[in-house]
Amino acid sequence: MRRPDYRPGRNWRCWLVIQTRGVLFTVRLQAPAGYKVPPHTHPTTEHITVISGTFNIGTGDKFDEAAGKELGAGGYMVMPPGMKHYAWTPAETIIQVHGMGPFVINYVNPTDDPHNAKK
Ligand SMILES: [Cu+2]
Repeated sequence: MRRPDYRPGRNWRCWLVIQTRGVLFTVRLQAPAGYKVPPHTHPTTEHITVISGTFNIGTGDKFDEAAGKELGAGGYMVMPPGMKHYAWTPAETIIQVHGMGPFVINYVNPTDDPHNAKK
């Protein structure tokens, strides 16, 4: 169980992180066009609001762009704890994620975890 990898070029560009256990956190994340978030879960409820661009989300343990749902600017979605999901961005996109901290990403396939990538 690890926290997201926010290093530049590794995962997301992150502007703000507030993640203390049991305290509301809010993060804003910017992804370039063509960015993919592999299937993963969170131990806490994830609230996703699209600030700009287009954020596509699918549920399940396999990445499948045909099964996703498109969220445009202003779009909002909730992912319950443990729900497997994935996402991708057809255009540069900024999303806001909020929930109770800490924000943890558990990848379905450990090789998708940026922490496990070769350096
Ligand atoms: Cu998620």
